[in-house]
Amino acid sequence: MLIRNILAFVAAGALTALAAPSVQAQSWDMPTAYAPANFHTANIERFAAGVKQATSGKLSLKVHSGASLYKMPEIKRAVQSGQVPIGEVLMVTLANENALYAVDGLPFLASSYTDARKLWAAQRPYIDRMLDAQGLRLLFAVPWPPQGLLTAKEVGSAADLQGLNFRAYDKQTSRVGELIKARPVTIQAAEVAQALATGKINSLISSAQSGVDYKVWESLKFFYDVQAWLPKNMVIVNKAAFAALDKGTQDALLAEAKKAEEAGWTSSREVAEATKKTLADNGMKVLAPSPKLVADFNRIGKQLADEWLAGAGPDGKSIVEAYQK
Ligand code: PCA
Repeated sequence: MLIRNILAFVAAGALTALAAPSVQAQSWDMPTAYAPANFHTANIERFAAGVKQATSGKLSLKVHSGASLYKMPEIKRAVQSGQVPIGEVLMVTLANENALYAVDGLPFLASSYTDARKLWAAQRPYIDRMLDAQGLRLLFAVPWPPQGLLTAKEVGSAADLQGLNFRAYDKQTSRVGELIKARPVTIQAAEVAQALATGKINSLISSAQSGVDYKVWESLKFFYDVQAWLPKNMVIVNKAAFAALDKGTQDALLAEAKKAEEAGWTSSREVAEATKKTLADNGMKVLAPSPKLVADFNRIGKQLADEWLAGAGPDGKSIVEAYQK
């Protein structure tokens, strides 16, 4: 008798637990890869707060920043396979899958916010389509501030970079490292501070924002404001997880994503300036690159663009043409 009561009690409890997610609030784990204080993370936290509010708590996103849940290169697969419903990925790192993901990593193709926006408009339909074919849906994308060169020593030309231990974050930064005859090593953002501290790297191309995240001033001295390109992070959702939401929640998620894209572009612009100042306040020399360094990077950029076009086929050409129109 007693046992039967206990079993009935347990069964009732289990039923409630099973029924709960569909009728009540849902919480989605959301892996991201960048520092909690980074503006991308802050923007995503605001997005999460907006989603919770707009759905009256029906959907909440639990942001796991700093690659604490998945490492950046694992996030896309985790979302695709449904291990998590939503996540943030650095788009250029998908170049091995398809070159079209990496058009925003080409030096000097689009190096201002206005141009980056135009390039995104041209690139977006292709990204939408590729993700859709993989059971994914693009929610929004936000650029990193313009990429600069961070070094320990003064640099006047590409030749000065020869032999440096150069940190890369994707195929194209790795190629830049090869072309300047440095020693490129691919390291994820979450591990850069450590790599700098141990001397594994002594140079990198990244944004001033990332320089602040990495506290580069502890080992490097120069930030050359090359403004070479603005790579984007994108937030993607698993299509099946999205389809399982009720219509009101789907609409709210999409509306908040739209807002997050706008807000993200605005804060990227703001932190582009503010973080250069933070670098300077911490003793870094924030400098314009010499004309020789710019010319060298232009030459490298040209070669990268040729290589990219060769790999990106007619769609790549269409993106660049649409952008340049
Ligand atoms: N920061 C990221 C990618 C681009 C950027 O500005 C990084 O350093 O990995």
